[in-house]
Amino acid sequence: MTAIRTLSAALAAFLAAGAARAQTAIEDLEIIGAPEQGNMGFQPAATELARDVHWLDGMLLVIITAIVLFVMGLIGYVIVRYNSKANKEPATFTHNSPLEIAWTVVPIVILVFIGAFSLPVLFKQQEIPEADLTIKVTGYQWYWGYEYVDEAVAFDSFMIGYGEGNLNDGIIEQLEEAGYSEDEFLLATDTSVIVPVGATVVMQVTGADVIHSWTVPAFGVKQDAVPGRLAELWFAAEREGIYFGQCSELCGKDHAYMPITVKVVSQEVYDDWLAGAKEEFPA
Ligand SMILES: [Cu+2]
Repeated sequence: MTAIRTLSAALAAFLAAGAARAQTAIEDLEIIGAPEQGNMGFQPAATELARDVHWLDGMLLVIITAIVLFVMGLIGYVIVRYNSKANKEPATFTHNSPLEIAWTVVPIVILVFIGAFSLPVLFKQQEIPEADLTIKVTGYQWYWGYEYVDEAVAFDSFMIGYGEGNLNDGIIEQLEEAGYSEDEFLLATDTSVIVPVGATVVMQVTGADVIHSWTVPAFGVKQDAVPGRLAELWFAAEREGIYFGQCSELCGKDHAYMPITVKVVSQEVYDDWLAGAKEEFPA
């Protein structure tokens, strides 16, 4: 009985913690998707797509490491065994059919193996599921415009401190006012894309002037924003938090100053935000 009571108490605490977490206000969100000084790996995966990409990267790393070691080993063996001192009489044959078949077939098998895993990942990104929320994003020189197409909400999103030079006290003040620190300079934007956690979000991506590219590394998404075309990408973020991205197609002198901020919130917080956004940013 005691065990059951302890267990149900733990369960209740867990659920309460979950409910509390689910209510994280926009201002209290944790920064999850951001570059970190000195790190070399990917940002933490916040979507299934990103997890797939990370897995594929790990699998490819194993294969290419094995190939590199094999080739280095062969080269080392040949250097030692067949140099002119160790092998006074060089061989004179010109063909070895079994060997040639092997070095053709083995790479084909390796490539087909890689393709069998990489193509499904690519198709999963490209096959757009039915959306819970559709957002049109337009790249401009040098900011992003967002339209919540079914909600009549639209706003532009500029980098905090855009056009105000290098990091200075004025910019730090604006960053802190928006809930960031100076570490988020060049990443944080004045308005953010707000989406509900778990929702399937379809982004319709286009450009207004030149080609830009909308990217959020932690979501594993990247799509060129081409003027005159409407491309699509999708993601379903699994964890509440703040995720940053940057324009990823060289688009002119301020290409480095048009970052992307996505805030993933609970459905309740999203609904509240949307109600306010309809007032604040009517399309
Ligand atoms: Cu750009």
